[in-house]
Amino acid sequence: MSLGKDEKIKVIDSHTGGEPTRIVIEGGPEIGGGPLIDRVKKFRNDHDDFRRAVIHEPRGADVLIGGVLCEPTEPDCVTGVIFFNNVDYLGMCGHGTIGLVQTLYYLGRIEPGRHKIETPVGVVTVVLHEDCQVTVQNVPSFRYRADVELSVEGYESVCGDIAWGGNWFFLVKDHPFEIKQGNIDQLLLFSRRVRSCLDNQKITGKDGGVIDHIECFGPPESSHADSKNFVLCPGGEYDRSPCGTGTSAKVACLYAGGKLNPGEVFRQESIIGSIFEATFRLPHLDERQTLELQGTGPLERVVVPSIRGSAFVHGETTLVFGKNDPFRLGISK
Ligand code: PYC
Repeated sequence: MSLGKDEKIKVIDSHTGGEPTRIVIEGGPEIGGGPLIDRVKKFRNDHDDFRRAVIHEPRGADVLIGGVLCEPTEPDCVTGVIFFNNVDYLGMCGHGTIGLVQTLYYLGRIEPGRHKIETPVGVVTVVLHEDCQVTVQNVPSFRYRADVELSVEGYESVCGDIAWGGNWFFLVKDHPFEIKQGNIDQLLLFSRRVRSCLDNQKITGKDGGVIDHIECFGPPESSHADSKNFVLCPGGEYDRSPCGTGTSAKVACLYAGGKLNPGEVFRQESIIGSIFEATFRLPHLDERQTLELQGTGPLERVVVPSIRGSAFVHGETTLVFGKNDPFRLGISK
């Protein structure tokens, strides 16, 4: 952002199962063309103050996920998107994509039906249903390691799986907490310690990928769900939705453990009671060949998850960054 003058950008705010998304529809940063993964680097190197100004207080909040629309490199995509949070950029964001689809519909840019959206980690196919629910067919997901033991300070040893669902997750198998809103403080403390422990012990995803999401599970409260989760996000906040990429990682683990078959429905309830419905299919032959070339693995455990949920637009705002405002670039920590 330039420091010398007042600046304005237009955003649409929505929430998906309670988790907020802010899509920048006018006034995004100049991040050029080329592969989205390269544009993320340019965004991070040259325009990180934009991310902080949009997400941090006083205009935003730690829980908020932002998205900047950009020209896709794939001609059949309706848009490209780069998601970001209070600390960095996200490969993919499930609840954010559902919010984005609802935003594009609200703006009259898409109609119900099937569309493609390009993200830094691949193209996702979305369906806007007539009832306004959205299905996101996510990027291929897989369990990378099973039953990883951690010694977490203050707790018994903790065991979990490492999985990719568009972001890296540690899915805790055993923890001492009931998954309910009254336990959020304890769940935050516990999952932050798990996160630090992974960092300290240099436990990563494939190719050194940082595991920056921690997921804990328990029995559902709703009779319409199969499981209830709590998800710690990279910047220390928790996901109010069941987490699209986290639910993708979960179905990949269920499949790898022989507990869910292709086409079967798995319903994930969030800590606040919102629900995503997930299914998966196995990759088609041409997709397997591409995954093989990309070195995505292990191929026998790769699934293509679909996540269905609802989002609601709740704000259409012009954000003003006044040149004399000492907090125009957000309150930094
Ligand atoms: O829905 O994938 C998701 C997500 C990631 C972080 C917050 N939500």
